[in-house]
Amino acid sequence: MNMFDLTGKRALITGGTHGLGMAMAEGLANAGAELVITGTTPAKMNDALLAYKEKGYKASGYIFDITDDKLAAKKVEEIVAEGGEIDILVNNAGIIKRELATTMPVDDFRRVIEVDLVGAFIMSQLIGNRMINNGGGKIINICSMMSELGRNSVSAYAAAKGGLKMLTRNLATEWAKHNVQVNGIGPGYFATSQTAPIRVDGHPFNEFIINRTPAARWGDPQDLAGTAVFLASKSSDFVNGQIIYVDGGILATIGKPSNE
Ligand code: GCO
Ligand code: CA
Repeated sequence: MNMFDLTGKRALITGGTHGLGMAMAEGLANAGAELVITGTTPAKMNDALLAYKEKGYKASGYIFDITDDKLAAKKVEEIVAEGGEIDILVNNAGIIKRELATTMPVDDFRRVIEVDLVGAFIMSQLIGNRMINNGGGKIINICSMMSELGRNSVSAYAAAKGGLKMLTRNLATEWAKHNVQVNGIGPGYFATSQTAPIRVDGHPFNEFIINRTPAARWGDPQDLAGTAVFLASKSSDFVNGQIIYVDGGILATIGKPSNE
C-alpha cells in the first residue's frame, strides 16, 4: 500500500494558477489527486488549466475572490455539484504589500489581512464543514517565514501569516476529532513571481537571502511538493496543528556575517 497515494481524492488549491500553488498542485496531481484551482485572473487561469492539461492532470478552474464569503459559498456549492466533494483544501492564495509601517496605508494593511487570513478562514469554514459531514479531510494552510519572524516593510503580511499559523492550531483543536487534519507549510524564500522584485542579481536582498539560508540558495517551488503530498495523504492522519517549515534551514539559525 502506498502511504502517499491520493488516487480518488479531489484537491482544491486557492491561487493555484502559478507559483508555489501550482507546484503544490502538480505534486498532488502526481500522487493521483484531481485538481480544482481557484484564482482571480481569467487569463492566468486559462494558461494554468492548459499547463495542467498538457501534463495530463484532471483540473478545473473557478474564478472568484475568496474574501467575498457569500460568493465563495455559492462557488463551493457549484464546485461540489459539478465534480464532487473536496477531500484536500490548500489555502495558498496570498498577497503581500511591502511598505514600512510608518507609511503603510491602512487600507493596504486591511486588504492583506483579508486575503491571507480571512480568506483562508472563509474557505476553511465552507469546506471544513463539508469535510466534517463527509467523515474527514485535509486542510493545508500556506504560512511563511513571517509566521515566525519580522522583517522591515512586511507588517501586514507578518501579522496575517502569524495569524494563519494560529488559525491552523485553532482549527486543528476544533476539528481533529472529526478526522479533519489541519496543518501548515511554512515556505522559506522561494523563486516565484512574488519574490521576483527582491531576487534580482545585485539586489542586496538577493545576497542577503542566500547568506541567511543554510542551504545557500533560493527554494525551487518543486521543493514544496513532497510536504504537500505528505500533509494531504493518510500518512499524516495523526498530525494535527503542525507547521512544517520548508526553508533550507532559515529558522534553525541566527544567520552569519556576510563575510562567512
Ligand atoms: C518578503 C517575501 C516573503 C516571502 C515568504 C517568506 O518580502 O519577505 O516576499 O514574505 O514571500 O513568504 O516565507
Ligand atoms: Ca472522491
